[in-house]
Formats: sequence, structure tokens, C-alpha cells
Amino acid sequence: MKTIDLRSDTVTTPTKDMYQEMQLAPIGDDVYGDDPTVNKLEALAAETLSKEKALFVPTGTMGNLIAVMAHTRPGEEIILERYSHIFLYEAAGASRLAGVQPMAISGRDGVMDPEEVEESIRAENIHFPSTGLICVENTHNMAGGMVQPMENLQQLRSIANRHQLPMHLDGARVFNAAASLNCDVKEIAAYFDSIMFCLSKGLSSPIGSMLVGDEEFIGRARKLRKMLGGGMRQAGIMASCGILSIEQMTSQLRVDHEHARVLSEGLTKLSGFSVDLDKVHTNIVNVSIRDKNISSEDLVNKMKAKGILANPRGKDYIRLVTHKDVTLEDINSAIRIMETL
Ligand code: TLP
Repeated sequence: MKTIDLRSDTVTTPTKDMYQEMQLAPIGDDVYGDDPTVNKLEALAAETLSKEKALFVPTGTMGNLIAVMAHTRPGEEIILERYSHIFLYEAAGASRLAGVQPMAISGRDGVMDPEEVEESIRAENIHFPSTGLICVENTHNMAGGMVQPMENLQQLRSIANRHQLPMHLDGARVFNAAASLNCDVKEIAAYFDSIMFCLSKGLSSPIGSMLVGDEEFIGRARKLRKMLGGGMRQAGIMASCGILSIEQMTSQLRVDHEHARVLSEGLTKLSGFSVDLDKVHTNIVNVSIRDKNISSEDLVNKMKAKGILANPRGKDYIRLVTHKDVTLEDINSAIRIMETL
């Protein structure tokens, strides 16, 4: 029985070309700045997002943490969305390690109301912390991979400018957002001072994320990465895959998005499952199982027994994620199997 792994796009395995590049790439000690392949990846990432510099980091979580640390001082406050990854899924690293306090705003499908963001920026007052950063997530994981409207990014940018605040993008899946909007990723990056994006999700690298920004910011980020233990040595072995992620894998995301649509449309026809099709923008599908009379945990276990891996999302939803290692045939068999549950 073939396992169809829909838990996350993080499960993607390297492509054949990646395995080959890992063996061939020139390498060196990156802490000395001597790894030509890491340097090439960093230059490529900066150019692709139209920013001055980039830094290769082991994970998206570390990239976000470094960004928060580089933009803020301990005791400041950061504004982010209530269901954002930084707030929910990064083990409170921003609080514990960057020493900042989160000001979490409830968005609508992950989109923060600009007025509320502006109202949340602290005025000068002896009692208050200072606001140090605004964070945005695009695509928004918990909202089921929904894309932030460009207009909203523009409004947030104007607010940040008015208050002289930096903006950071958790763009773990920003290439999915660009593919869905049919725009160049530079257009999204232009609204932000720093962007973290993951190579190891739909772009299929085994390891790694990029942090991108201006030269001064990346200089500080490089030192923070060292402090956090993320200064890697012959990291070109991994960076070689990252180059191929950017050069060859962004077009795969459109296929993943089509598969998510086929999956969603198929599931809505089955009894007990429902998907809000208007909210399927990219490769993540939040499936409501409210009418199924089973907990999400139990359903996920039943699915597992039939060869489909998924993650529960709260008690009434499961999350299904498409990626390059699930084919259209897999999607169709997943639908057929789920009909029997
Ligand atoms: N997301 C993972 C899990 O941690 C939930 C997933 O399977 O979706 N930002 C966003 C928006 C993410 O979705 C993730 C990973 C990260 C940051 C962290 O990236 P890593 O896993 O590389 O630390």
C-alpha cells in the first residue's frame, strides 16, 4: 500500500538533480564566509526578492526568531496575527529569546485589519512598552494557505512608515502566494524590511530557509545566527539544493495548487466533509469534518490505517497539504479512500 502523505509540504524529498548537486557543489567553511555555494544561494535569494542581502538559516523558525531579534530590543512589543506561526508554533521563542511581548490581533482569515494594527501601536507613555515590529504571514498557514491581499500589505506598509516601524514577513510559503497572485515575488517583498522564506517546504529542499533584507540588517542577523548556534560549516551541501529550489521548483507550486483544488472539489462532494472552496488559494486545504461525528484525531487515525497521512486542525478540521511528492493519481485515490470513511 502506497502512503499518501498530506501532512505537510515539509515532507517533500529532494529531486534527482538535488541529490546530484549535493555531491558536486563546491564547499567551504561558511562561518569564514568561504562556502561558494552558500554565497551563491544568498546572492540568488537577495536578487530574487530584490533586496540587498540574504542569509541561509537552518529553519524557518530560526529565521523568524533572528528577524525579531534583529529588529527589536528586549522589552518591546511586536504586533502579529492571533493565529500566526510566530505566535502559535514557535515555542514562544520571540518572548523567551528575543524578550519581546506579542500583541496578537485577531485577523479575518489571517488578514489583520489595518485600523486595528494602527490602534495597537503604543503611544509614548511611561507605562507602556514601545512597539518595535509588525509581522505578517503570507501565505497564512492556519487560514489554510490563504494569500494576503496586496491592498492590505500596502495599507500596513503606510502605517509602518507613518510610525517608523519595520515590517517582517513570515513568507515560509511566499512563493505560493506569488504563484497564486500570478505576480513576481518581488512585488510582495517590496512591502517588507525583511522576509523569511522556506526552501524546505513546497520548494523541496531537504533543509533550510532564507532571511532577506538590507545589508545592515543581514549583518546583524549573521551575528545572531552564530549566537543561536546556526553558523554552519560546509553548508554548501544543503545550499546547493536551495539554489535548485529557487531556479527549478517555483513552477511546481502551481501544480500543487491545482491538486489542492481537485482535492477540495472532490471532498466537498462526499458526505460529512466540507471545504470552503473560495478559501483554497494555494496548497493547504482545511477540511471541516463537523458533520462527520468523529473527532479529527480519530479520523486522522482511520485515514492512516488506509494509507493517508493528515494532520488534525482543532477538533472539527483536518489539514491536507499538497506538494511535489503527491501526484494527481494520489489525490484521486485519496478522495476515493476518504469516501469509504
Ligand atoms: N510550518 C509547519 C509546522 O510547523 C506547522 C507546517 O507543517 O506547516 N512559518 C510558517 C508559516 C510555517 O508554516 C512554518 C512551518 C514555519 C514558519 C517554520 O518553518 P520550519 O519548520 O522550517 O522551522
